[in-house]
Amino acid sequence: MSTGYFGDISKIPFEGPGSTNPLAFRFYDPDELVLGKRMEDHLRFAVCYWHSFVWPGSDPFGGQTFERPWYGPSGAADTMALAKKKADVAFDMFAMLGVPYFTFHDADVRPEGASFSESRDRLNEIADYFEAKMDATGLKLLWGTANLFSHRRYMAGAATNPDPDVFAYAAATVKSCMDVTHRLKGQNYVLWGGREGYETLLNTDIGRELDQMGRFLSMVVDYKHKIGFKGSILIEPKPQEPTKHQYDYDVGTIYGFLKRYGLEGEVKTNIEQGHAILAGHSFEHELALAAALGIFGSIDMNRNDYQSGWDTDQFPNNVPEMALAYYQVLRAGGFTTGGTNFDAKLRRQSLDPQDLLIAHIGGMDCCARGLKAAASMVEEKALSAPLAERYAAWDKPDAARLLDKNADLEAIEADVLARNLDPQPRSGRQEYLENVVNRYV
Ligand code: XLS
Ligand code: NI
Ligand code: NI
Repeated sequence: MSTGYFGDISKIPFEGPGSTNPLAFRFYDPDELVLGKRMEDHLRFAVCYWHSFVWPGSDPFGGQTFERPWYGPSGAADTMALAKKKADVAFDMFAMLGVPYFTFHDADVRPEGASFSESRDRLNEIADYFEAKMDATGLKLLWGTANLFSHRRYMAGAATNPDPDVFAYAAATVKSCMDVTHRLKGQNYVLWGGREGYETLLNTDIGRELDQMGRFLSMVVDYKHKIGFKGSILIEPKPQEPTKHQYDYDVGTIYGFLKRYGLEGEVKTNIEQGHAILAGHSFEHELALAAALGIFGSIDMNRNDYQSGWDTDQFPNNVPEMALAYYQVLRAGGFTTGGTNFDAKLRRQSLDPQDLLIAHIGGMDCCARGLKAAASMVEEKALSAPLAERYAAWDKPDAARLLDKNADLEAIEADVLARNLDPQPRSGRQEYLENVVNRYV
């Protein structure tokens, strides 16, 4: 029962690299085995609701460019009937793409009610609607989340708001979103601190706000256990935008925060490529660091324009970048509850329904190519063998003793003197390794 919104198109086929059909996959073949595992199970693609079905094509200089049949006079799906019409088209697209997962915020899927309880009831009603569609199609929920940043009540933050009533409203909202995520068997629950940050220190008490955020997150973790939610709680780092300074700046900052509030065994990260770049890192840096700290969870696979300097949320189209990213994902052992979420939006001139399909097809193909290149590098130990060799001296017992709890500076000094040490530098072989990577991409 397709809505017909995308015209006369059914499921997007896999046609192989030689195909020139824009509505076919050339690299993403869900059943192809990569390192002994189906590609679909490696990549675990999800489409986000908000950019594809809610965002109207606006930018700071102009309003809506898209005219979707589920928009009411206000430019949003502002009745429950329109929200359901939107859901019908969304589920059409998920099925055409053959993605296993989707993601949403409460505000994406239901119009805001006149009161907290009306908003919550509407969310529950849409969740019923989703549940039936999910049962019918087998589509699953990668994660749910609460939009604690668009409504004006959140302009000074949610958990970090100077007004305790806003903290309470946000906490109650997160509870309702966790309930729905749990009911729909979500694999994760995400918190992106949309306005948890500040515009000026002149009106901000950082220490107090961080304590509020720590308590808020602790309650989220407690509630997860209380309701028996087995998924992961994930924080999504971002350094700035919308606020001048966001508290969840990057992976390293989040780790420090989790440590301080004793939550490091409970919460992981959802890392977005564009946010990594905004923070002055590479995507692979954030992935590698999260894995090293034991907080790697999931990814938002959308890039930024390297010139714009803001969060442009574009579909991925750079295979070498994807290869390095999935290399880190594979090194981390692959996804467990996480996946590859396209938190990506069209450019505002891409008006046609087919543009939505084509953008996702291209993004999925780009990830598939990156994954395959990464898998070949893993299989042939292209980078892991030189890496092991670089650190090989640390495997010797003498070296291991240096890091022993009983080691101290005096004993080490005595040893340096006794062995008359004069360490000789060795090449880091960066250009060699860059050339190796180039063979795979
Ligand atoms: C915004 C974030 C947002 C989160 C979900 O920059 O990427 O879309 O992924 O709240
Ligand atoms: Ni995101
Ligand atoms: Ni973003």
